[in-house]
Amino acid sequence: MIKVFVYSSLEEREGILMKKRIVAVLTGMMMVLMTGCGDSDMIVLTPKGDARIEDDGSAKDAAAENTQKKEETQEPETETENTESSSGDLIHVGFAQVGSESGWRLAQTQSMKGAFTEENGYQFDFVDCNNDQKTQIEALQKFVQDQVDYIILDPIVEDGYEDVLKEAQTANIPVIVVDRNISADESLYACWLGSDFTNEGKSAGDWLVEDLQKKGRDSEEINILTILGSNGASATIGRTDGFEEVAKEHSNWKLLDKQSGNFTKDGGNAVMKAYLKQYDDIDVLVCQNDDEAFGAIEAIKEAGKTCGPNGDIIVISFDAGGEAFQAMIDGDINVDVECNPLEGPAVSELIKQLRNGETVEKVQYMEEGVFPAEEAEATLPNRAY
Ligand code: GYE
Repeated sequence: MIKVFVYSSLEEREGILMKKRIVAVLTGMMMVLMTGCGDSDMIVLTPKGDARIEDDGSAKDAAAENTQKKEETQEPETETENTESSSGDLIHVGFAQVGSESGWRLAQTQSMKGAFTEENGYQFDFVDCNNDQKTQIEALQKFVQDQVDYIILDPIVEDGYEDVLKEAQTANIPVIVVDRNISADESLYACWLGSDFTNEGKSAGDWLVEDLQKKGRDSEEINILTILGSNGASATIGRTDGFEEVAKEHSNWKLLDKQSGNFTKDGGNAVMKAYLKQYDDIDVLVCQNDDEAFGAIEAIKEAGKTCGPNGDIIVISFDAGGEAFQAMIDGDINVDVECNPLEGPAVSELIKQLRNGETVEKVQYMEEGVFPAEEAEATLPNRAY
């Protein structure tokens, strides 16, 4: 089951916002019906009145399609979903996407493209910024020049967006920041929706505490290596901080090294190869996304070592995409901390609220879980990405 639901850090707003939520949910229901979710998909209300989309797994096909596309596409990609311009009632939205480095990223792109269709009332300009901040800033400047109605920014790194955000503000174009965080003053953007990366890092650490306890290894010296995500990305910073916060409570955990694998399979493979040359005794490998984990697992096997629940090296990963579930079932990954990429419907909902002049919550988190290998087989059929 996928759970895309928007909730706020300000829980006390319940009463006042209940009415607004019902409107949002009804709008969301219409949107999902219009975007052609599978017959068995449905929106349910959680006890708190939040919208949640249950999926029959059809999104998995979309993700598979994306994986193929990823292999084919190396060049930065710029495309306009609807070339008929912003005439008529279409809402013109520009999305400056990070790149296409990972399965997570492709699932998020797919979710956005599925939400921002012409049938849903949008003209959608999509730019794949190829993990290059300069390209991303140029894309944002172009959106300002084109006078789009709304800008969606998934920031590659945290810093350096102030000037372009000011340009958008001067042009009266609201910016919605998604997925990764930025350091710019929050008055420069309308709102942010994404994941709590520090919490994800803590969840990974908490899982390790329990796992070592279960195995009676809680006072043993534990050698830990980390393959970081892209440098400067808030997903990297948060996951590192969260994990290290737990680690500092355990003096027997030795954090030997952390090197960036750029959130890619090749990067993970290269960093792990170097680690295996340098370190003989590795107890735990923390990979900051699934793609890095896939590359690292290949390197571990090539070096004649074993990993996973029955192997020598405990592998912790982030994202929890479908392929990683399979890797857990195959016995290669011990646990995967979810990062939910299905942000499209929620972002579209935010735009509609802004358009209606409603006040939106400044900060909104995706709902996420932690999946240990033992649960992977039972859970995989219900996963949507
Ligand atoms: O974990 C990784 C991707 O920003 C949360 O970026 C995202 C991260 C995700 O490339 O796979």
